[in-house]
Amino acid sequence: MNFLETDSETTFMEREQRYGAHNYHPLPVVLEKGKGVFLWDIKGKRYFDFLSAYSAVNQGHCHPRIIGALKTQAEKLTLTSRAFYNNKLGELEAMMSKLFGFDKVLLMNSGVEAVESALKLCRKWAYKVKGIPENKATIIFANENFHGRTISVISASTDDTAKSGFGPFVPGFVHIPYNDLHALETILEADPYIAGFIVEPIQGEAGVIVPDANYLAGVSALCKKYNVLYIADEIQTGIARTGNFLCSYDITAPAHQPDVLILGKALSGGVMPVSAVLANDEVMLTILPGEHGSTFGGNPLACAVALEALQVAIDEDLSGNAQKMGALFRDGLREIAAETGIITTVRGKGLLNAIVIDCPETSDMAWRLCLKFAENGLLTKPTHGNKIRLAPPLAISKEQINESLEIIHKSLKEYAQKL
Ligand code: IF1
Repeated sequence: MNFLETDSETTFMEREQRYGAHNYHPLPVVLEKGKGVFLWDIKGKRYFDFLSAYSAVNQGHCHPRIIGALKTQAEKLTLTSRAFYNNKLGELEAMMSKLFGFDKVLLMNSGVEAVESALKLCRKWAYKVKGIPENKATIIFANENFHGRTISVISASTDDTAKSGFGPFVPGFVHIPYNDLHALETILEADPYIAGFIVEPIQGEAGVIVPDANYLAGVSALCKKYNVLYIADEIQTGIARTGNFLCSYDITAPAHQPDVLILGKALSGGVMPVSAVLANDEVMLTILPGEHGSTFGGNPLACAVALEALQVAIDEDLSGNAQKMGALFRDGLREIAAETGIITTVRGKGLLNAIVIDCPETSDMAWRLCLKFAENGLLTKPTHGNKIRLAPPLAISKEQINESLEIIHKSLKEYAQKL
């Protein structure tokens, strides 16, 4: 079967519908090309990308330096397995160890694989170091968390859509409300078998929920006080997305540093799956040779790409730009909200933002607004019904922010006129 490049949009969509799993409900846009903050569909229409593949494309689509690193390495050596050493893994591990301030780095592939690895490390540490009886370790999760889609991780989900119908579930997980230090201390006081608390610095899927300014410092202090691992899932908030290089602590002055840091998505600039768990020796060395692994984890191609993706984020001061452009963007959104009355809330940090639409979570208004944004040249998608995530690649300029605000404003007015 030859798939003609000139196939119509409908053909491309029908083909995915016919031959692909129906685990997503994509916007009716067929994309063909990406560069920087822009995407183009097969008809050559240009869009601002305001999803960034859920914050995986922080450095911008097809960044020339990252693609260059990919091409160069791809022609030399892509995969050795960890049965042997290679000349790229140690270079990336050393760079990340120094950049983020941890003794050791464990390279994996998808984000949820790194989350699973962090949960395994937490349990191993609980039994071998903290001295919790075997199979009694409990790990705390926040309500409305999102850490990925494997059976263990959805076992800890409080979102029925992500969880129902996939049982039986993995035991050993408990929940507390997000952004609630009293709830955390209460459970830490009550349960001596708590091994760790895994938390997103900002809850992305829940609709960009930003906690109180003192929350993460409080989590760090309480976990230290009760000898429990503070595990920060920065798969979505990391690599400059929220206006600092990381959201959970300042890498230049590591106060409140988590015991375990999880990265993914933009660790590769959205070029290929690369994820990582960082921890100090007391935690990382609880796993011995043969006790954990992955065919592609730490492969030379992924390491070459991640080295360049991290360097690009540093060299281009993407966190500084995200901080400035994010503030400008939220100010503009608040002006639009005041004028149009369709947006009830504007929230976010850096260039991880969301607007809450004045409609019930069950309404399709946010979806129809995203269709209108697409019509006017801006791509994003709703999350949890009435929230629309707005997260462009981090090198976006002031002019592009203003042009995007005009598209959002125009779309809301056009939508309101049709009501
Ligand atoms: C989907 C959003 C969801 C994540 C955090 C781990 C993972 C993710 C904080 C797992 C992945 C993606 C998955 C994608 C949609 C998107 C997402 F919040 F970013 F929008 F789902 F919540 N920790 N987030 O955000 O990483 O295994 O996907 O590499 O599953 O629909 P992964």
